Amino acid sequence: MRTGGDFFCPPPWRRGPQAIAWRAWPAGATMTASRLQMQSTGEPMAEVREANVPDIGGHSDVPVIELLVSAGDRVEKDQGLVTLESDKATMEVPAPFAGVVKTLKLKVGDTVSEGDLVAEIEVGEGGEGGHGKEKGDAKSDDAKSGDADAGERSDASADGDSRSAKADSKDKDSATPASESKSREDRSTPSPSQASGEAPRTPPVAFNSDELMPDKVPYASPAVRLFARELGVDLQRVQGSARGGRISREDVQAHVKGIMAQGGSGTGTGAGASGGAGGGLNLIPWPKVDFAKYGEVKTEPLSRIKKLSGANLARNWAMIPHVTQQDLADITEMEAFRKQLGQENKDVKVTPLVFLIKAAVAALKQFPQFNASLDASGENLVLKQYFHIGIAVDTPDGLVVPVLRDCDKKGLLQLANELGEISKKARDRKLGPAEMSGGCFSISSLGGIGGVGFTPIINAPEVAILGVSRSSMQPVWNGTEFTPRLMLPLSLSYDHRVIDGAAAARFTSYLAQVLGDLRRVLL
Ligand code: CAO
Repeated sequence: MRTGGDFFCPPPWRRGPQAIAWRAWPAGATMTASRLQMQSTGEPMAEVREANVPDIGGHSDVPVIELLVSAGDRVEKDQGLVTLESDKATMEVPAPFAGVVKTLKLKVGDTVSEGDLVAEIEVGEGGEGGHGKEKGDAKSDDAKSGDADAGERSDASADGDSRSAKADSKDKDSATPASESKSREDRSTPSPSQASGEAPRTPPVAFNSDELMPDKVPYASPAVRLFARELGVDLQRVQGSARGGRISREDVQAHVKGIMAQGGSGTGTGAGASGGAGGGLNLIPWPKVDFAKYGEVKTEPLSRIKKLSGANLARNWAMIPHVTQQDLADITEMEAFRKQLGQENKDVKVTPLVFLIKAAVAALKQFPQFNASLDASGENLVLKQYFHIGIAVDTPDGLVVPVLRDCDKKGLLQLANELGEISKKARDRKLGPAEMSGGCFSISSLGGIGGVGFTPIINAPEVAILGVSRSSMQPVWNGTEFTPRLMLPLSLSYDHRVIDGAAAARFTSYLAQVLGDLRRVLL
C-alpha cells in the first residue's frame, strides 16, 4: 500500500515542468481519447482528449485551490491546468498534451482524486500534442528540466509559474515553439548537459517525499506565499492556524503584526522588504519583568510618534548593516563666516546645520552612490538626480524627519529660513506626510546639545545618514605648532551593502574639506 510519504519519481521522459509543479508528487496526467471530430471526408480534424488527475500518491479528495486556465485557452504540454493543495504540498496538474481547453471540469473548492477528469483538451490537426509526438517531447522535456531542478524550483513553481503559465496561455499566437522554450527557460536555468541538448536519462528511483519535503516545508497556497513574499516574510517562521497547520493570509498578517509590536517595544526586530529581503530574526522573547517588584513605578504610554518611529528605527537597525565612520572637520573659518552672516541677518537664525546641508549636497554630488536607494528587489541601486535632505528634529512627542527639498538650488539664508519653519512645524505637530517623504540623505544634529560622536540610524530606504555632534576648540598640529581650531565631529552611518568603508572615509574626508573651505561648495 502506498503511503503519503512513499512516492516514485516519474520516468525521465515524463519529467518536464510537471516534475517541478508536482514537487514530491509523481507527475504525468493520464489521458484518454474520448471523442474524435470527423470531417465529412472521414479525416480526423480535431481530437478531444481528457486530462485527468495523475497518480497523486494515494491521496484522495485533494482540494482545488486555483484554476490556471479557462475554456478557450491554448495550453502547452505540461502547462499547469489547476493547482491542488494537499496537506503536504501545493502542486499543479499539468496538461498531458498541447491543445485548446474545451472545457474545464473543475472549480475552486472541488476535491479530486487520481483519475478524476480535470479538463477536455482539443488537440489540433496532425495529432499535435498526441501520442505521435511523445518521443520528441520526451527529449525536449528532458533537456529542459531535471531532478535537481525539481526540488529547487518547487516554490517558484507553486508561487509564480502558475501565473506565467496563465499569461502564456492567454497569448495564443505566441504559443510557438520559440515562446514555449522561452517560457520554460524562465522557469529554469539549464544545466550544462541540458544546455548542450544532451538528455539526461536516469532510471526511475523510489524516494521518500518526507526527505524532499519534510514537515518543516511551510504549507500555504500560492496566493499566501506571494503575499508573504511581498511582505518579506519567511513562511518557515509563521505558525499556521488552519487545518493541518496550513498558513493563511491572516497568519502572515498576525506574524507581521507581532514583529512590528516587538519592534515598537524596542526589541530590534523588523519585517519588511529591502532588496527583496525579509525580517524573521528569530530572537529570543523580550524579557517580561514585573518592575514593581523592585520599587515604585509609573507607566506612561508611548506617544504615537514614538511608536511609529520606534518601529521604523528597529527595522532599519535590524535590517541594514550599519557602519559608522567618524571624522573631524575644522570649521574655524566657517564659524567666523556663520557669525558674520548672523550679524548681517538678524531676522534669521543661521546655525552650523545649514552649512552642513550645503556641504552634504556637495559630497552627494561627488559620491552619487550616497544619494541612492536599493530598489524593492534589492538588486538595483536607484541613483537620485535631486538633492532633498531630511533633518532629524527632536520634538516633545519624539523624533520626526521633515525633508528640505532641492537643497542644491537654495542658498544658506533660504535654507536657514526653511529649517526654522519646518522645525517649528514639527514641534507644533503640523507636519504633513508629504513634508516627511522623498528624502535622499538625512542629517541628525545633536550639536546644539552636546556629545563627541554617536551612531545615527539610517533612515531607510536611504543609504547613509550624517550625525553631527558639538564642535569644540582643540589644539591642532599645523606642521609647526599646535593652533586652536574649532573642530566639528562628524559620524556618518552607511549601509554597508551599498557603500564600502573606503567610500565612506572618502565621503567624510570630502565633507570635512568642504566645511573647512566653503569655496568648495561652489565646485
Ligand atoms: N556645535 C556647536 N554648537 C552648535 C552645533 C554644533 N554642531 N549645532 C548647533 N549649535 C548651536 C547653534 O548654533 C545654536 O546656538 P545659538 O543659539 O547660540 O545660535 C544652538 O546650538 C542650538 O541650535 P539648534 O539646535 O536650535 O539649531 P540647529 O539648527 O543646530 O538644529 C534642529 C535644529 C531642529 C535639528 C535641532 O533643534 C534638533 O531638533 N536637533 C535634535 C536632532 C535629534 O534629535 N537627533 C537625534 C536623532 S537620533 O535619535
